[in-house]
Amino acid sequence: MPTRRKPHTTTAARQAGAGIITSRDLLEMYRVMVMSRVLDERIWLLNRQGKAAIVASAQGHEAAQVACVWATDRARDHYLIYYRELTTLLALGLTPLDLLKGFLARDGEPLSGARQFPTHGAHRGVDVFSFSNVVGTQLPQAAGVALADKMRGEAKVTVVYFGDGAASQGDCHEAMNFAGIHRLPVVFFCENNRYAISVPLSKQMAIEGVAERAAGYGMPGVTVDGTDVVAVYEAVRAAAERARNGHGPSLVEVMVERLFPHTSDDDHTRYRTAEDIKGMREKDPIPIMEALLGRQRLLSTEAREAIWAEAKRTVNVATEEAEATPFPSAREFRAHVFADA
Ligand SMILES: Cc1ncc(C[n+]2csc(CCOP(=O)(O)OP(=O)(O)O)c2C)c(N)n1
Ligand SMILES: [Mg+2]
Repeated sequence: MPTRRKPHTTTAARQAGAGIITSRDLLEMYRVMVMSRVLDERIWLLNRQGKAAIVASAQGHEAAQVACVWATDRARDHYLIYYRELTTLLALGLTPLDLLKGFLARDGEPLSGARQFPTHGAHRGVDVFSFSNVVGTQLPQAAGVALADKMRGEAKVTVVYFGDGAASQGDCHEAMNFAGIHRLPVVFFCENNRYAISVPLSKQMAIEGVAERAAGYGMPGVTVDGTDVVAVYEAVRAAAERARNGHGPSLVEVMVERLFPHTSDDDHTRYRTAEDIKGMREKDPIPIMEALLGRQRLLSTEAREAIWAEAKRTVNVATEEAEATPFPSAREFRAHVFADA
């Protein structure tokens, strides 16, 4: 059985200029996490009802994803995501209705006009680039986007999200090597959930984790607990500042649990032990965040219940609206494929 690694800091990245998280930030991040969890559960249900074709759940990744967005500058930075980014998209400003329309392929879906897999496509408004389902392709693209910013003299940061499995692709090596050589403003954000579908970490790399590779590309690498919003925020904030100030790329590896099978088409009881599946619940970021807010006296029982009730209400209304929305018209089939003459 693959072991759970203790997060450790491999470089000074963590000390280099952390921003300040306010109580308000913590509560807002929690609100996004709850919304993501309620929405994710709804989408899973829609899949089981035969309405949503495929789901790659973000459950277990919520704290890491929201803290990463919070540590960057949504008004100017670029985001090259991958398929497991429901919380990232909510944190960037997409609505539950936008996302439900994607899972149900309804008219007006903003990422691809309901033409692609759910959560695939691009969004200029929130600076999300289109990516391929082919694992790892977003990594060299991120190096290219950052190179363009560097050539234009723009103080923007490119954040590229990828899994531990994607880290084994050649694309990852090429992107990190190129970004390191040219000191490009990239934050490599690896969501390490210890599995690439059924393949455990021990069959993907001969080292303990992805951050160890950073030294080979001349950049700092850090591994943090992906259930700890403060740790993720500080690590990404330091990496983003470094990039923005012209000091080049960094690698931030967050240790998370994939609380659901790889997708709705997978059954992880076939390759994860019962002990591993039971143990992963201890790393559920939602109760961990609730305990943090409780310790800081930021969340009463009533406030917590109100946040969950509000999320459920919003998701119920959005589900009804998405289901009542028609599919895109067949007449629109070729829209956005060819330039209008
Ligand atoms: C080049 C390529 N190889 C294989 C696949 C099939 N595939 C889809 S997702 C995936 C696992 C990726 O795992 P990881 O990067 O750890 O992300 P996670 O799903 O765990 O978040 C694989 C092998 C693919 N889409 N593209
Ligand atoms: Mg993985």
